[in-house]
Amino acid sequence: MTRFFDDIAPVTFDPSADALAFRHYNADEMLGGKSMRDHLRFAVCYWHNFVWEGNDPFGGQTFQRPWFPADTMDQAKAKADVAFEMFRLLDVPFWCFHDHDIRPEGDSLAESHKRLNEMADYAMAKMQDGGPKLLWGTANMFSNRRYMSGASTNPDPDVFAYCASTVKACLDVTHRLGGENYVLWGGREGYETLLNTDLDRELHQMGRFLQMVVEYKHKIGFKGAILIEPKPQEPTKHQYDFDVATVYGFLKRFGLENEVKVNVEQGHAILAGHSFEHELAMARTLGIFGSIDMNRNDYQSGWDTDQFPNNVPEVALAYYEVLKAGGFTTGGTNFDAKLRRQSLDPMDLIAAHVGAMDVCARGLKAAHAMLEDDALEGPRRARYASWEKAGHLHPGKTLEDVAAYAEAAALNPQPVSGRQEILENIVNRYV
Ligand code: XUL
Ligand code: CO
Repeated sequence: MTRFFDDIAPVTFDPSADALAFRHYNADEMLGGKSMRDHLRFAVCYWHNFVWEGNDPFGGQTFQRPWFPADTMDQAKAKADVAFEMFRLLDVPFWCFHDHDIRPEGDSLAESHKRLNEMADYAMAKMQDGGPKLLWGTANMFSNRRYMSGASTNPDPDVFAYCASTVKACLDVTHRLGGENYVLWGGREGYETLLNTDLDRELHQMGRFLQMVVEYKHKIGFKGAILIEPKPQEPTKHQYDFDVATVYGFLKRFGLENEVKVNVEQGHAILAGHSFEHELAMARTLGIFGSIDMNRNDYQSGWDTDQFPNNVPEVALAYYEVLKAGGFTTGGTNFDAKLRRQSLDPMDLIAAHVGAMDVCARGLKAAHAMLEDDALEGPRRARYASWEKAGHLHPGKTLEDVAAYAEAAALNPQPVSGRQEILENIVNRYV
């Protein structure tokens, strides 16, 4: 036990409690033959909670944590003690990490790997002692200055090789910890200016890198999914994994569309000019839906604000797409969300997650009910019903065949209402 969360008791489901409690997330409650725990598959991330110091572009550290700066192995272990204590207080089934979150970087690549493995052992003991499972691991190939011009897309082939070693080590550790996925987010895979960028070469480097990762995953028998996390910009001006559709085109080009899926993040969808549900629907339609990073972006700032979710109607439409995709298999709901920098207290960390878990539970319940009642699918089917009877238009018919039909029948199609407001009213009854 650390003293960090001293006065805070494990959080339980109790809608009538005065104190901190889950009011909607009841882990064991069944929805359509599956518990809420298994539907939502919550994960807490390491980086925003235990690594980020509260800085913004104009100001430095605001949080004071006993493990800061975690630049020694002892401090990294003290940090892990607190992290696993928080996972236990929230009773989340999963956690997620970057290599850089759990170990201080060494003076050499070999020393960094050694420390990563030592910290993985430390985490493993806690996982085996009733701790959460690992939803995914990933490598931080964006913070250190060596990545300023790209990770696998760097003009310097030695950086490409350094990344190969880093991902290999992280994938090994993720595999060893029983991780259910491995994530690649390319924050530096893109360009600042086309004036100094060989776009064609960089895209080929990235494609080759991903092929190597997939090949290695099979070699070591890692059964989890490889996930790309799309984001259009920030920190790089233009990132190659812009959005789900762009990632799909990239995977097709390199023959990886059956090997790699996507981890869709709410804030990244907003930055790409989409809604969260658009990105999820696209992933489902293209057959590459994997997992979600749940958070909430500020709609005005244009920055990636990584706030905790607090908008039930929006979250309901997101889980609606997750359920339509068949629910999570290896994926889950990772809270890639951070406190506001004025929220200084340990209690703020807990309250933020409790609120977010409740928001997700409400969204899931609404989504599940809308599907059960056929509230949206019924009208959607009706809208396209004439296609079921339109045998004369089915694949195999030529443009001439179809034109001849239109001309012979002297078609003059009459528009029908799309009923958007009526459908919005229906959604409003559930949320
Ligand atoms: C950055 C982001 C990352 C990834 C993992 O915007 O979302 O934290 O989730 O590298
Ligand atoms: Co993310």
